[in-house]
Amino acid sequence: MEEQVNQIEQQALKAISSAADLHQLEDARVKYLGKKSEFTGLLRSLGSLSPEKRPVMGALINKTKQKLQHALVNRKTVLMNADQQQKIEAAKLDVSLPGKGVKLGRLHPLTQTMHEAKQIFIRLGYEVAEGPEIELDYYNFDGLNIPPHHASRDAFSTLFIDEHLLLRTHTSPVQVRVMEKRKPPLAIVAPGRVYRRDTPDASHSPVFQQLEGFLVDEGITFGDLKGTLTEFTQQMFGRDRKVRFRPSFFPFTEPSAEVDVSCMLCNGKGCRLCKGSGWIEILGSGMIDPNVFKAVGYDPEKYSGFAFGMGIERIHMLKFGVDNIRLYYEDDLRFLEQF
Ligand code: 2U9
Repeated sequence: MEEQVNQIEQQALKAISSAADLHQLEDARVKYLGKKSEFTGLLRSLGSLSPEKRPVMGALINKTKQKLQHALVNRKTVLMNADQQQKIEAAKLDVSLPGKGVKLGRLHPLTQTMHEAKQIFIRLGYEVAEGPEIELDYYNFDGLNIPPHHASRDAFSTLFIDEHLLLRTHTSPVQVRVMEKRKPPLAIVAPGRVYRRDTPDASHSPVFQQLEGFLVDEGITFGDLKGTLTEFTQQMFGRDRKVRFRPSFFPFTEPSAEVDVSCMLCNGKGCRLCKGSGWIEILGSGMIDPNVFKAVGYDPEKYSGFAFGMGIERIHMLKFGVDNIRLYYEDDLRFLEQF
């Protein structure tokens, strides 16, 4: 019997130490120490031994049982630690991996360009003024030397609300309102949305944004206009751009000039963008018409000034090569995220 106990001990210790996981270890426990095991059978058969042998064998079996239980506990600890280690490995985070990019909000490209244009004039000493988008025909037209029923009103494709109310076609009315309230010297820029009854296409939108401005004082000349608008154009498009002033006509300025910049695509050589001319129109301007001064009660003999206007969409389109004005009003993130 002693021989049998030693044999079971050897086999059980081997099975315990070679158990690869907790399931195999449990199988070994059931096999060697369970109710139906050989070992339990031996314990039961102690009764059939002689009274002298019984305590000796009983002690041996109990000692062996304790030894095996110890071995089971130790192996269990080892396997549990390994199991836990494996779980930790599997769940390990690589903190050195780059994180998912957080999408930040941004200003609309037109807001950015408007800001940039305004800042150029603010640095030159201009103030910013704003006014209503729903205007009186007086401020949109009459005060700007565009009389009622005059053919020049047609050029502005106006959206009327009623006989005297309309959606402003330019931000010039803001400047008429400022002149009515204040006396020169004045240097003002007027940013904002304007509306025209135009059919949308790649270069027309019924709503667009303008920055207009004017400077009024004693002794302001066309030279001041040229210097100011050359500085603006070169800050906006680069110092290497050439600027030219081309005669034009507007009802509210006399003389009037359109401002061209040397083509940013072909550097003035002539291409598809500048239609072979080497020049791109970016601004309208002129010396404020004496009739505009008279309408606000300024003496045209004493004061002179220049005014200018630009479309912000056009400036952005030229700077970034955008070929369709409608993109600014479609809220497509694939377009907007590029700026
Ligand atoms: C006052 C007097 C004169 C503003 C001016 C222009 C020339 C001009 C256009 C540019 C492209 C409008 O956005 S656009 O279609 N503007 O060419 N605007 S002079 O003249 C004024 C403004 C206010 C009291």
